[in-house]
Amino acid sequence: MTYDSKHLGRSTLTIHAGSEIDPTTGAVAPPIYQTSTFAFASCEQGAARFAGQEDGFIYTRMGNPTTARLEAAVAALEGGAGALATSSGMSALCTVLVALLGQGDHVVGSSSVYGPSRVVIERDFSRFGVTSTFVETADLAAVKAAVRPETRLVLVETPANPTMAITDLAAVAAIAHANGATLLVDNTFASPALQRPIEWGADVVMHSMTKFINGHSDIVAGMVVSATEAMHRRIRPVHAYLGACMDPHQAWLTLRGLRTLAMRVRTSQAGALTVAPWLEQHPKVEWVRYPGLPSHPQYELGHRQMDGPGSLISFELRGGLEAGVRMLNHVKLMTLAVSLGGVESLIQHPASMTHAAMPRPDRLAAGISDGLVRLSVGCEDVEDVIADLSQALDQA
Ligand code: LCS
Repeated sequence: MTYDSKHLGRSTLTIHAGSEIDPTTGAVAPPIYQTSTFAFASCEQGAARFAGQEDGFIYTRMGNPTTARLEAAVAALEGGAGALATSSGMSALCTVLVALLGQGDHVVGSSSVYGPSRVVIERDFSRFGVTSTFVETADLAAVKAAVRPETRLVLVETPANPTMAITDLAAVAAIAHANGATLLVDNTFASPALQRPIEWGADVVMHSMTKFINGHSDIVAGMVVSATEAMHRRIRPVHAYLGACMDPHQAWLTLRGLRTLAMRVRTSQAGALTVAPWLEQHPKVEWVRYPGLPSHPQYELGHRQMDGPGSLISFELRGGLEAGVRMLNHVKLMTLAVSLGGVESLIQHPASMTHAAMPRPDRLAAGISDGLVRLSVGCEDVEDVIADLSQALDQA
């Protein structure tokens, strides 16, 4: 790199981090190294690479030049020491859990997280002796009360999927660290364009890059970013052995998506800032949760911790589930689909879709009501999104 990334603006970094000109051909776009393995010049060189005495690639599960560019770019954006690209957001989470937890360890997590993130800990990691307590992490007293001597990991999603609750990262980092626990933050909803958890004390940041970072609803991908080199070295061998690696072509597409992250986030956020107050005043809408509305319970904290409120909105209609289903069945421009953070507006019903695997009592306790609708505002002209919402609400 010919520049010092610390002095660049966030938008500049999304475009230039990991964008070195190819030294062989001068190609401006990154080459796709679609290879599983890399030849050694000699037996001694192969041995030196395996022993970590010489830099260089060995085998794509352990690292690949195209994937390495994406890892360098996201590490720079998050302010981390190192990053590991993964095949999905779930494999990013599972890699961190396997790397950091052992039998008898306890996890404290946000009660409202992506459904499978919680279910995999409660249903699968429990079989290996890991216990967990999920609480509303926006409530610091609840976090303090949940921490035990054996708590090794605190997992926070902020803003939370799908309640949009915002957790005070600096305060939770202090609670975790006082107990010798690691703070893992799922930064999927905000993306590094709007929030950088490492600046607030997070030890590890994870992403479902399926969402904003790639941004085009054509890739499933994840990333683990470590704040320190020591943490990166701890997670890296587990990433290689679990086989959570990303394919080079997938990395290339994600890099291409990343280059427009800042402008996509600006556009979709501007849309959401118009849609959310429109929904809030609509006579058929019971309530709206959006970090950009003064009615959001952690509105001030969101302002402090994030560079903007983003483009995800949750709301419930008067008439609850039935009215919501009628509305969802009548959307025309917006897409009735799970996922979020794409250029197209996506709308879904968490209780029957993304959070259906959570037991209903846990779901309700986490604030995910039966009638909650989640909207990811895309990059369309906002008048068109509002017109579609308006006609769908007329049918509700
Ligand atoms: N973390 C968060 C916050 C997520 O929203 C998701 C997926 C994941 C992790 C898992 O990532 P994946 O393996 O799918 O890349 N969230 C989804 C959602 O809300 N709708 O569909 C998927």
